[in-house]
Formats: sequence, C-alpha cells, structure tokens
Amino acid sequence: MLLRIDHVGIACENLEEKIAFYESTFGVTVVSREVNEEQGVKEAMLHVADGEGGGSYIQLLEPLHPDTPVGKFLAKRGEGLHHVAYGVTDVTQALQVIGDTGVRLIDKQPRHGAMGSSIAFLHPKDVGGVLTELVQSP
Ligand code: V0V
Ligand code: CO
Repeated sequence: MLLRIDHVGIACENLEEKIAFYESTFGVTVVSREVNEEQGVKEAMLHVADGEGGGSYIQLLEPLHPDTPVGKFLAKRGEGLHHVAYGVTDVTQALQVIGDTGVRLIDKQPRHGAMGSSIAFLHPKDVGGVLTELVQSP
C-alpha cells in the first residue's frame, strides 16, 4: 500500500532560518513554498531524491498561530520531527483500509496538501506515537 516515504515534516520556529540551514548543511533546495490556512502552517518542501514512486522531500513547517497543530507541538515539545508522510496511490482507499484496522483517522476525507497533493492524517496515539500522513501526488 505504501509507495515510499514522501516527506518528513519538521516543526520549526523560523522557516527562513531553517531553510537556510538545510540548504547550506545538506545541499538540498526548496521546490515549493505554501501557506496552508486549513492546516495552520507556512511550509516549504526541499527536494531530497527521486524514486519510481515519485520524489521524497523534507517539509519544514512554521505555525501561522500558536493555536494550531504545529504551534501546540512547538509549545509542548520544541522544534523537531513532527510527522512522517507515506506516498500512496489512492488516499481515499488507503483511509478505508487503515480505518478498518481500528486506527483513528484524523481526516475522514482527503485535504489539500503541498504541491497539489491530497493528504490525510492518522492519529499518533494509534501509530506508536508517530503522527502519520498519507499523501497522494497529483
Ligand atoms: C500531538 N501529539 C503528537 C503529535 N502532536 N504525538 C506525536 N507527534 C505529533 N506531531 C500527542 C500529544 O503529545 C498528546 O499526547 C496527544 O497527541 C494529543 O495532543 P495535543 O497536544 O492535545 O493536541 P491535539 O489533540 O489538539 O492535536 C493533536 C493532533 C493534531 C495530532 C490530533 O496535531 C492534528 O490534527 N494534526 C494533523 C494536522 C497537522 O498536523 N497539520 C500540520 C502539518 P499526550 O501528551 O496526551 O500523551 S500540515 C502538512 O503536513 C501539510 C500541509 C502537507 O504535508 O502537505
Ligand atoms: Co506533511
């Protein structure tokens, strides 16, 4: 069901500073920047590699407000790994299959994600403490 690791989401206080750090340290480059009001984030995707199933990325996330998923995460845990996102062929179908196993779905239906993707989150408490995202590329 899972095609690849699409991206790792990293929570940060200052997006521009973290972009500069990742670019100078790892030689990766930003391929997309977006403000996603629904998710409460300003985010950037930095390209890591391409595979048969599609690309893989680092997603840097800065909260738009303290009272958002990433804002609350930063207040509680500080900067660091926020979520892991797996590529799937069909996010609606994957939600059905995974939901049937008893894992709580944060999103019952796909939402708008970076670079035109369709995304949905699974509850970290049911995935061994890892906030997990499913991504269907456009
Ligand atoms: C919270 N918890 C986490 C966590 N965030 N555990 C692991 N990883 C995380 N990122 C734990 C937290 O420590 C609590 O455990 C428990 O879950 C409840 O957390 P809370 O602080 O009370 O917060 P809630 O319940 O209000 O919200 C938590 C959830 C929320 C995961 C439900 O953050 C959410 O809906 N996330 C999905 C949307 C999202 O994250 N969007 C931003 C990325 P204890 O302390 O009780 O044990 S947007 C994105 O990736 C995009 C656009 C893209 O890829 O394109
Ligand atoms: Co993400």
